[in-house]
Amino acid sequence: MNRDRLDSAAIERALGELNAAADSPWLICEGKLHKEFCFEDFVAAFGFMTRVALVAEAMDHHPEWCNVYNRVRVDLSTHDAGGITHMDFGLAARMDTLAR
Ligand code: H2B
Repeated sequence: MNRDRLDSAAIERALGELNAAADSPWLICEGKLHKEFCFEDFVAAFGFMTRVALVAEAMDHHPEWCNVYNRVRVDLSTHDAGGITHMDFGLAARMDTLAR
């Protein structure tokens, strides 16, 4: 997957495609792809994070995230590129699948 930084038109296009398949939308917040996932309880939230961690490691692409009880706040960007890339959209789509 390409790690070149996307321009704003490409981000809007990819965001539309990502959100067409999502239960709740991803947003662009402070230059990052942002979403807050809400689960039944802490175990479900942490199970999600554990599954995502294995995918992220396999992709060599890692989320910024924060967990409080049943919520996981996620911000995705590509540090090496200084912005959002297709790697972030790829990981976001995998997270949506794993959250279902
Ligand atoms: N994760 C994210 N989110 N952005 C990166 O630029 C990045 C990463 N780079 N994981 C990877 C690791 C890089 O540091 C290693 C050396 O491949």
